[in-house]
Amino acid sequence: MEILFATNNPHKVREIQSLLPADIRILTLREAGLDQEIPEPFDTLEQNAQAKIQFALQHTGIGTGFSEDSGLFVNALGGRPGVHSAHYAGPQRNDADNIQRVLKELEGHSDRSAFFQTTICLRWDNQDLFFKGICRGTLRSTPQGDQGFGYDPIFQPEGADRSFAQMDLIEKNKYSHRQQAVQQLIDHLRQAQNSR
Ligand code: ITT
Repeated sequence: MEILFATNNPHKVREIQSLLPADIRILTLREAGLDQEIPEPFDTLEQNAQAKIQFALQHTGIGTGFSEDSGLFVNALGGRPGVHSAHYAGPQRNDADNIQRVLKELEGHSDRSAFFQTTICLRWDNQDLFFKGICRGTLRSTPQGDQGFGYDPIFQPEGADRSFAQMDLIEKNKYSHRQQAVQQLIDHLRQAQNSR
C-alpha cells in the first residue's frame, strides 16, 4: 500500500516511515507533485492536521492520505509554543532560534516540565479519523545532541537520562508521541485492509 503523507518536514517522513510495516510506503507531497507550504491557520493540532490533509488532497486529486500536526507544550509558559512550535522565533522557522527563545522564556522558572503532542488526521473512505500521542518530559537548560529535529536537543523524555537528540531513531521511537499516534494509524490501516 502507498499512502500520501501531507508534510513538508523530511524528519517526520523519516520517523514515520521507520515505524510503518514494510508493505506500507509513504508517498511524499513532492512525489505527488505538490511543492508548496500548506497553511496552518488554526489554534488546535486537530484543526491544523485536518486542514493540511484537506489541502493536500484537494491539490493532488488523491482521495486518501494523512497529515500530522505537532508541538512542544511547556507548562511554565502556559502551553507555549504549542501549535506555534515550528515558527516560535519567527517566520525563518529555525530550530536553534526556537530553542533559544524557549530557554530564554524559561529562565527563572523552576518548573521545566513539558510535553510533545501530536495529532494525525487520516482521511479514509470520506471520513476524518484522528490519532493522538503525548510524550512527557523535562527541558534541559542547554541543548545536547545532534540527531532528530526541532526541540529534540533540549527535550528529555520521562524515564530517560538524555535528550531526544542524543538518541538514535529506534530509541526515540520507544518514547515518542509520534510513535504512539502512528501505532493507532497502523492498526486502523490493517483493519481497513482486512475488511476489504
Ligand atoms: P508540516 O506542517 O509540513 O508537517 P512542520 O515542521 O511545519 O511540518 P508542525 O506545524 O506540525 O510541522 O510543527 C511541528 C513543530 O514542533 C516542528 O517543526 C518542531 O519544531 C516541533 N516538533 C514536533 N515534533 C517534534 C519532535 O519529535 N522533536 C522535536 N521537535 C518536534
